[in-house]
Amino acid sequence: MQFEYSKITVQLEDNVAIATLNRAAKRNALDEDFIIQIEALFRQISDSEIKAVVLAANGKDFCAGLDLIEHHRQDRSAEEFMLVCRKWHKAFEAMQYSGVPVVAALKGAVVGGGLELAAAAHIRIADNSTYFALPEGQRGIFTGGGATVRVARLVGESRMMDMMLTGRIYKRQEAVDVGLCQYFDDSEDSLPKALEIAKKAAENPPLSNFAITSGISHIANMPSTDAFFAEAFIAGITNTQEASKARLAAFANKSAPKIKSS
Ligand code: 1HE
Repeated sequence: MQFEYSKITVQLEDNVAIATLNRAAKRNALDEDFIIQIEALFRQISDSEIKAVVLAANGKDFCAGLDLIEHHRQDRSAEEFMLVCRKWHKAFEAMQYSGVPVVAALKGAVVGGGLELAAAAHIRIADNSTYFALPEGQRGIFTGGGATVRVARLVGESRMMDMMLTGRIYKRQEAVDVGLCQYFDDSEDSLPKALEIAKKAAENPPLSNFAITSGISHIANMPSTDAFFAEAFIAGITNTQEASKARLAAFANKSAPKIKSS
């Protein structure tokens, strides 16, 4: 499989792809071209045999958000920037709804649009260097890459408003406690842990992972009556798949591992 992206390198470890943001000199700031490449990559992954993705970054920072220099230089009109935001939405939706689990290995700055990107991943892992912030208020701008939905869901609206109004920074265990990430890895590099988790997720049947990542994401957008209806259909398809029959048979004949805490 060929991956031809100038701003993202892709390395395969069996059926797990490590997609690495590759604009370290600019702290992986997201210009228009970068956003187009993110969308193309996740559309390609969605049509591939890849079973899980680690989203990593070159350099010391995961992503410094919107390319502020490009935005400043282009002096965009309201309409132009609205269309830029729609491209961000499409790209991050391609990632969230690809059907393939995405594990973000976070480091350094995960700020502004960088947090919007991370929020579209299904699992987020921070290390000792990682910090989360929404500096839009200080820059005199607003989020435009999905944070009002995804970050607000992760941390709640009040906390998001505080982050945007005051520039408050979260890191380490506190970032887990408020919901910005699921894991704090007390190390200098979240990548090994992210890879371990991605490989574990890749062991699940692909249809189960599709249901878990896309199904839960779609259901979150629905009123509960519709959500229950959709859940029944997802379970109807997933819980009767061939792969589930084999795994249930293994449980019935006592060859499957039990779920125990130690
Ligand atoms: C950039 C960007 C960027 C770095 N756009 N070029 N995001 C922010 O408000 C964060 C802006 N960035 C920073 O606060 C800092 O750069 C960092 C804390 C991330 C890193 O600091 P540092 O000292 O390691 O690096 P630096 O010297 O500030 O930056 C290195 C280079 O990266 C430099 O370029 P150079 O050509 O002068 O070497 C910087 O200009 C460049 N760089 N960050 C463009 N963001 C859809 S709406 C989303 C809204 C948002 O995302 S708002 C949040 C924007």
